[in-house]
Amino acid sequence: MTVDRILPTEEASDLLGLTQELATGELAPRVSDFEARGEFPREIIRTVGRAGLLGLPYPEADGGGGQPYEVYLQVLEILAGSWLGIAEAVSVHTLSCFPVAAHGTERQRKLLPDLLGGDLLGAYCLSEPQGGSDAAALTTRAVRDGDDFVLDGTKAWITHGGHADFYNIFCRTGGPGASGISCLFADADTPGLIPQAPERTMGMRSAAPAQIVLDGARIPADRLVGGEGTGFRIAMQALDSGRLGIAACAVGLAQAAVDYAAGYAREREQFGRPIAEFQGVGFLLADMATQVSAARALTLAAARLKDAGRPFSTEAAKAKLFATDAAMRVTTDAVQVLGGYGYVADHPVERWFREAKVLQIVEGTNQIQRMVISRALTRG
Ligand code: COS
Repeated sequence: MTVDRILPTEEASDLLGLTQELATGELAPRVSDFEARGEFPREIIRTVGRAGLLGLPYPEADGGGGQPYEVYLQVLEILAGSWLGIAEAVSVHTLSCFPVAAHGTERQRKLLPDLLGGDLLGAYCLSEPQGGSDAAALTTRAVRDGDDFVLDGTKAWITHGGHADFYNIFCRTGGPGASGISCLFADADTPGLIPQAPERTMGMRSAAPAQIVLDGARIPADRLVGGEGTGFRIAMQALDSGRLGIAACAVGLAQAAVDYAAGYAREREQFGRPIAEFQGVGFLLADMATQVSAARALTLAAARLKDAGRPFSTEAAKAKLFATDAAMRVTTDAVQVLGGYGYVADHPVERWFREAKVLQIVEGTNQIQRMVISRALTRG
């Protein structure tokens, strides 16, 4: 079903049209093969970058696309409807550009045209093997030695790990807790920055994360972003925006599942008529479509707050929570509508079902989102 969108400009309409062409022409025909092989689609991400989609919500003066979040998120939605791994790559790259764009020194900001230009790919390294939810407890250590910081530790679940050109590394330069954390910007070829083999994941195999071992990795001190001790705040601000990206990915995935299940239900006949005519199926589809519309509305409402320069952290958490839970329910129901055919790889719904699961986990589990929302409700 075509989604009826109200967009702020004609330029935004053209951008979404171009994205749809790219999604239909370049992504949809390739996704199953890449997922089956578990191959990282670096060249396809370059194509997406050349189309200008890897820096959309950053100012044009910095080399970005100058688009509001409201528009950028709808681009992600369309990409996710064809290939979630590519949409996530765009979202994670956009997240990875945030520290330098928002907190970089003049010198660091000179890197922005390259970071946003579409050729480079970024990674964001916050989680560690022993903990992701309690981010303030991270243990990767950075010790000042002359003009460098020397890093030791292991970062985990790193999207683009081993493929990225640059890494934002959140590490401990001071004492315990949030105030001891800093953000360092590292080039991929830093000696001692050692990507490990990709994880063997349930879904999103073309975009499997990997651990990054830091073994005496030397990063010049002028790559410290935002000053010592400010890293946790930078990480949280980046995630506020990143969570909107994940919510949009969930909306796009769920929309694809509704469309596919509705198309199947119109064609598939049992007891002499299309199964869509049975209320049990028709009402299921109606509930699926309603959840997707609600998830989109919540996500775009949060984006509009951000675009207006208003606080949006809690609304982003609500959007991420609701949209990703909706995507899990909707893709589960899409499998049910297809019955046995939903359980086999001849149709994409079994893949979407596996992919939806990770969205409830990344960039803060949905339990963490509930924590963010409940704290905002109850703090004095
Ligand atoms: N924006 C700006 N600053 C923020 C912030 C935000 N969204 N959230 C917290 N901070 C600041 C706080 O204001 C506080 O600063 P002060 O000490 O100056 O007051 C500091 O950061 C510590 O905040 P808090 O005490 O709330 O930290 P907690 O350790 O309690 O953790 C949660 C807060 C749980 C929200 C955080 O750890 C979190 O989001 N965890 C999940 C991490 C995650 O998403 N991991 C996935 C990795 S990416 S795949």
